[in-house]
Amino acid sequence: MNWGTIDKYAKSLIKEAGHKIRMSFFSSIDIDSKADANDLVTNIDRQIEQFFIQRIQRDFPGHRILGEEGFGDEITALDGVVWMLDPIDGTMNFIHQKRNFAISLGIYADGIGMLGYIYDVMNDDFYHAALGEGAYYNDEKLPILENTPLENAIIGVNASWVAPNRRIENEPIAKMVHTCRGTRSYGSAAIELAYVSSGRIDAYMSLRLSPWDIAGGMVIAQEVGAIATNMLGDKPELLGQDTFLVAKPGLHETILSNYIRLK
Ligand code: 2AM
Ligand code: CA
Ligand code: CA
Ligand code: CA
Repeated sequence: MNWGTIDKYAKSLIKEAGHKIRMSFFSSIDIDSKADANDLVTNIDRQIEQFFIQRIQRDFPGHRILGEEGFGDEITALDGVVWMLDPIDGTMNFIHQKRNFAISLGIYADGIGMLGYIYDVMNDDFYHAALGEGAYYNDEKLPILENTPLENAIIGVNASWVAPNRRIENEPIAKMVHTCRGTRSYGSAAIELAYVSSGRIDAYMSLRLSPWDIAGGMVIAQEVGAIATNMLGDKPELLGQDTFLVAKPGLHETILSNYIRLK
C-alpha cells in the first residue's frame, strides 16, 4: 500500500468536495430531519458523500467506505482498508450559520488509523496527519501538546449537561465547568477535535459520537500526544456509537477520574 499516494489523493478529493459545498450556497438546500426534529440532514450531505464514494470506489476498488449518510458499505469488522467519512460534520451549523462545519475523514488499515483529515470548509483550514509522521495545520507542523491544569483549561462541552440529564451526573460536570477557565461549544465534533490538537482548546467531550465523527480527528490527536478515549477510559468504538473524551494527557486523567460519572 502506498500511503503517500493515498494521502495526496485524499487531500485533493477533500479540497474538491469543499469547493462543491461552498458552491452549494448558490443553489437551494433541501432540509430533512432524521432520528428527531433537531437531527438534520440536507441533500448536500448526501451529494457530498456520494461524490466521495464514487471516486473512492473507482480508484481504490478494494477499499471499503463507512459514511454517515449510509451510501457506503455496511461495516461490521475493520479488516482491510476502511475510509470513515462524515461529508458534513456540523450540519446544523451548515444550515443555520453557513460556517463552522467540516469534512471529516479517517483512513484505517486493519483498525489502525493511518491518515486523518479535518477540513474546516469556510475558513479553508486543513488539519491532517499520517501515523508516525506528525500532524499539520495547513502547512504548519503542530507541536506536541503540553499539559494544562484544569484551572487554566478551556473545555469543549455541551451546555445542556449542566442541567439534569439522563446519561451523566450533572453535578460533577457543573463543578468542572466552575473550576476550569472557560467552556466552548462549536457544534462540530471534528472541529473541536482539530481545536484540541492545535491547542485552541484543551479538552472536548461528547456523550454520543459515531465513528465518522472521530476517525480522522483521532489520527491527528494521537500525533500531537492528545489522549482520546470513551468515558470509561477505553479505546472509542469504531463500529458503533460511543461516549468520547479527548484532552491533553494530564487533563484527560483529571477529567475522567474526578468529573465524569455516567449513569
Ligand atoms: P453531524 O452534524 O454530522 O450530525 C454536535 O451536534 C456534533 O455531534 C456534530 O459533530 C454532530 O455531527 C454530532 N452528532 C453525532 N450524533 C448526533 C445526533 N444523533 N444528532 C445530532 N448531532 C450528532
Ligand atoms: Ca448528522
Ligand atoms: Ca458528524
Ligand atoms: Ca454529518
